[in-house]
Amino acid sequence: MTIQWYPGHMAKTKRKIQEDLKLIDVVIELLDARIPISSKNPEIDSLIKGKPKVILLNKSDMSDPRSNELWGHYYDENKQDYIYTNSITGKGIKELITAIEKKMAHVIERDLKKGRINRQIKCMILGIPNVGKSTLINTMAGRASAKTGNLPGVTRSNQWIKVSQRILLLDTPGILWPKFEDPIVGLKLAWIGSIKETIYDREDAALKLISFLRESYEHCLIERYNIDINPSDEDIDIYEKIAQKRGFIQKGGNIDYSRTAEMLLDELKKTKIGKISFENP
Ligand SMILES: Nc1nc2c(ncn2[C@@H]2O[C@H](COP(=O)(O)OP(=O)(O)OP(=O)(O)O)[C@@H](O)[C@H]2O)c(=O)[nH]1
Ligand SMILES: [Mg+2]
Repeated sequence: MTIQWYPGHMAKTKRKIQEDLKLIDVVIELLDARIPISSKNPEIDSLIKGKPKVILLNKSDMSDPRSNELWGHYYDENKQDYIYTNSITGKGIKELITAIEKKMAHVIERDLKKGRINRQIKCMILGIPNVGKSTLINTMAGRASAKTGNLPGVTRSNQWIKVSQRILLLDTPGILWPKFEDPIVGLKLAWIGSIKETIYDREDAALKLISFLRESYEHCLIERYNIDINPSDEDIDIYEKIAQKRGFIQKGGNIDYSRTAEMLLDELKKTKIGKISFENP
């Protein structure tokens, strides 16, 4: 199964972003801390044509703290700026504002020399669907100005929101790119909730999730679902053990694979399986 999701509204958003770019001082790119590589839209850097950019690793409360640490070391070694954020609680917002002001320091200084004070800073928020863009704006503004929801594709058009006397933010709809070179990218994006749920095979995504978890977070599977895992078990055996533990059995005694998949993907989304990261440096 290969997952691709590039509906027309994303291509349209890309054009709108290019149009609005001339108004923008700083771009804020949100990545998902659970998949810092696969959540990076490879088209964004060429799209923003050298505008100053701040990178946020959002949903850092949902990712594995050990992976956060590893990525921190990696970025430090590579002299890359990054800020861990939680759009809901506001963690990292202070650092974000400092970073924006730092990027703007030379412009503000130039303005001051011309006697122009209190210049507004205009930032555009970019990122994949469901990464927390609108939530970040609402938290910064201290009010629910932008529509949010735990599904990809909630924001449908660009919207300006004033978050302080100094800062105006432009919320944008999440965008993906036309083709994921590596099929695992589409799968990871599906796991974290950035792909529309009705366009891919949920049972296949759940089976592959079990395979990943078994490899990297076996203890989470064992503890959450109260199952034994034997080296000789196939991934499907584990899937069936989980279904049995939850009583997801249809009339006639067959396993309800679909219900099991929905439960697994939902529990992943709600961090019930644990704080899981799918990529390490
Ligand atoms: N745990 C956690 N949840 C978050 C965080 N940021 C956002 N969320 C949740 O993630 C979901 C998506 O948030 P949105 O702000 O609507 O995401 P978006 O990037 O605007 O999504 P689109 O408009 O579809 O592109 C919501 O249910 C938020 O409550 C975070 O840092 N941590
Ligand atoms: Mg949004």
